[in-house]
Amino acid sequence: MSQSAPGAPTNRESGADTAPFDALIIGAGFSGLYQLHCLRDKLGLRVQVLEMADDVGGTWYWNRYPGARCDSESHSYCYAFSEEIYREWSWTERYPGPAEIRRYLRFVADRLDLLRDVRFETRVTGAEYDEGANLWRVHTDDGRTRSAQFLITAVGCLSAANIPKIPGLERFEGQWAHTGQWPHEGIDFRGKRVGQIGTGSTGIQAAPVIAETAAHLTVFQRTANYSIPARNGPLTEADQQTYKDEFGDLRRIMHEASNGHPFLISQRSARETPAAERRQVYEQAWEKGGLRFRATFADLLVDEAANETAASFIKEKIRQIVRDPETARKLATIDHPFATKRPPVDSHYFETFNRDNVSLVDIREDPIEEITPGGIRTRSQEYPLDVIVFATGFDAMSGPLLNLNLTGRNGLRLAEAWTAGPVNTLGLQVAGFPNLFTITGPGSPSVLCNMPVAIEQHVEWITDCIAHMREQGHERIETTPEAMDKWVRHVNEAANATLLPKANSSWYLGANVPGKPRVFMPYAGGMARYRRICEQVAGDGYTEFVFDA
Ligand code: NA7
Repeated sequence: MSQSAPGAPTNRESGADTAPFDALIIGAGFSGLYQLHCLRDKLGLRVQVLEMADDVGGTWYWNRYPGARCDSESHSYCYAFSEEIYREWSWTERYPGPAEIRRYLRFVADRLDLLRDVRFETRVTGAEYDEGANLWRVHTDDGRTRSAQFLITAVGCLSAANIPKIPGLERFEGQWAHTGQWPHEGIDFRGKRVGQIGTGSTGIQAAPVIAETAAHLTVFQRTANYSIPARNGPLTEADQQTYKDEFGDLRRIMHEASNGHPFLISQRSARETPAAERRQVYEQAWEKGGLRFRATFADLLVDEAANETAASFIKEKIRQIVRDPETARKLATIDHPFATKRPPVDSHYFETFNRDNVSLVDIREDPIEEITPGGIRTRSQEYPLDVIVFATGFDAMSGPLLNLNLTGRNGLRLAEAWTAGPVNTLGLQVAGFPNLFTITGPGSPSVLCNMPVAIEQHVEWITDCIAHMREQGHERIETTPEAMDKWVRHVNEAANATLLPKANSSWYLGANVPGKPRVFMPYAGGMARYRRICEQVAGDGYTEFVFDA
């Protein structure tokens, strides 16, 4: 996975980076780049970003699978900290694909001259806090150790691939790939028999595109899923002008909205809206497409009866679209309320099952037993395959942080601190790990929010916090176990006030990774409320944190 894209800004170690940095940042996606800009250009700190890939992009560097596309709308899936930069970039489609997002991030990186402080092809293998020196010692796969007062993780929430341990994979004679580690040269499916495992957002995007060229596509479904048509399409110059002209309003709405998207959730109740009228609202939202469907009514995520109205509308659509009744039955037998797992948006996913070269296997009814040299064998039969696509998701949120091998004070490893699941304060700091900040960590809105909005809020909070420390002459900040208990309780209360914990197999709960503790990880209390809490904590002098303890 280290193929260099043409013109990739490979920027190896110069040898001049031996003195301690003020801050080291891990990751050069949306979070890491903006954090670099804030600390270097606003606070004047000495900062370096360490990135394992050979280019910027983060999630979008790795996710290059067929059909990959962001499900936030382009004009909101970008930085909003600078109106000038916002206006300089024009998105070409309603939803951005990985290549366009990478070009955008390169544009911002060039615009702000960020790349000179990014070290590419440099993977962090571990880091420990040196209490005597009040420095983080950060080790990388080039054998070097750098140190910094602050360590900031910008590693994303969905970057640790979950490749299920199905017996026999090592003997498979065809080609296989995980969607989140997709080969840069792509996979040519022409004439191939392809098996796809997984029907989350990724699988639902990939299947229609794979089916266009494969000889045959077999989709192995464990949990049937809801999906709303994305209705992607080109943005005209007039569209681009409109969103640029509306920047101020868009930014305000994204900050007010509980999910950080450029639309507000309706105040109406689905339960109290007459059936015919409700149906019309759903029909319109289905036609409009995208995540806006979730915003049709206020009570969809808090009231089971309200949720059921949306769920049954979508299931009916599936049955109308899919011609084979048995396939339709399998696709529409969905075991969780709508949007309690991340709700996918698609381009002709259900229609794909009307193609002659596509079939669906329900692996709850007929489980996969092994991968053979020639394909996948379920309990009842073997499916001969040339390619297996693992659209099986990620060890989400905590996985990328645990993979960093972080060790805090007194040899406390993050993996030990989190044996029962991630605990922290505001999703930003873990007791025992001074001067470590985790951008969009578990316990923050992150994946329940339009990511760039959540990222900007975290980066700005961290920047203000470090600025405050400099002004006050503080060298060290750390949260306390009591503050973490309080925050974890609040995160649980916020989740339990919604239907979100009702999806048993959701990655929000860590339930997709065998052995992972079941803890509802993202903060479900809403982005706007979270922002207010963070502002209050800072405004009151960083209550929940101790300086120089
Ligand atoms: P998801 O949403 O975690 O989906 C993974 C899919 O893979 C889902 O259908 C899983 O079924 C399935 N899966 C996982 N492990 C297995 C095994 N062992 N056997 C069979 N099937 C399995 O990941 P995505 O990449 O689609 O999306 C991640 C996020 O990226 C998405 O939500 C957006 O935020 C962007 P399950 O439902 O667990 O039964």
